[in-house]
Amino acid sequence: MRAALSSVPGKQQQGSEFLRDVLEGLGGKTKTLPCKYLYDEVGSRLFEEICAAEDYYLTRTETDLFTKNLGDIAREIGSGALLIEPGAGNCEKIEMLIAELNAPRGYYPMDISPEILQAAEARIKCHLPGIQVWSEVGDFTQPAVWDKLSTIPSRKRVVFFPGSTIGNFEPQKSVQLLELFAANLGAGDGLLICTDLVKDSVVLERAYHDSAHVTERFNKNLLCRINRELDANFDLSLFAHRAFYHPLRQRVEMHLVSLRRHDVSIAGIRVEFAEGETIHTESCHKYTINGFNALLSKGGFKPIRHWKDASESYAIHYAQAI
Ligand code: AVI
Repeated sequence: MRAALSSVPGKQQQGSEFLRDVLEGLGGKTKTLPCKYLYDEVGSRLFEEICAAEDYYLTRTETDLFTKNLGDIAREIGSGALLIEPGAGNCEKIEMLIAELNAPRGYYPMDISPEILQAAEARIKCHLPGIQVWSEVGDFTQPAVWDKLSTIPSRKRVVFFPGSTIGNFEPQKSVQLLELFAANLGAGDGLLICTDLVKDSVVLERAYHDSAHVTERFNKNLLCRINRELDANFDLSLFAHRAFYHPLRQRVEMHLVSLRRHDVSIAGIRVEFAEGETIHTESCHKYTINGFNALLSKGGFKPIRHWKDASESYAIHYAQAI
């Protein structure tokens, strides 16, 4: 699984945007930070560790599900497809999928990090030498990053969005993202997308509060990053990692809780923390099949079918653009 919400790139403009977002997020009545900032170099490495952690069932469940249903998924996609991947990952799954497809047209990965894209392209070219690759550097939530697609003729386009990444978008933003996908597809084109499903809160909370404390390090790295990049003085020992399931919102929320009243300075600006006050750092939405089908419909897709694991923990959905 990958960190599709990466924020690795180009320094100066990025720095001021980061400062603006941090001050805005911490200046409100309830403190929040955009989750994309969790994924700097250290954060992305920690995320890879999370994916391998025993308590984080999502990655291995998704991999098993893909492996078991690959032939079926490839048949559903059909022949001559151009695979589009917003937020290219380590390519393991797209590689399996492309290898299984009948006469694939090619691969269009997008990512904010040129290094990730180069690695993805090199890997596909090495393992699947006949496959044409058009890679695009940029934030896939921005329409311009999709523009080059219109110059590539293909019988069918299929957006591939694994990793339960849709779950990190707020409901309204996730509809907007689906609409962006749909706007770049023609009627009958496909979307292959994965979601983590609603389940026992104990299992969910353990996944985000793992016994090896990797998620805690991942969450707290955000404060280290702000210290490092924005001349701040967060004391990590004054914050605790907290992750809990909110049943009404159907999401696990990740927070950093201030253990006592204190002040922090960020680029010379003082931010006050009360005892028990939290910074909301990430939301991970969980879905029922019906709930996700409704979301797909709102975003311009017709749900076609889905695949679930035996314990109904995770799902791969195939939908068609209307
Ligand atoms: C990237 N994303 C799908 C992960 C998730 O499960 O929502 C991010 C994550 N945050 C903490 N653990 C994993």
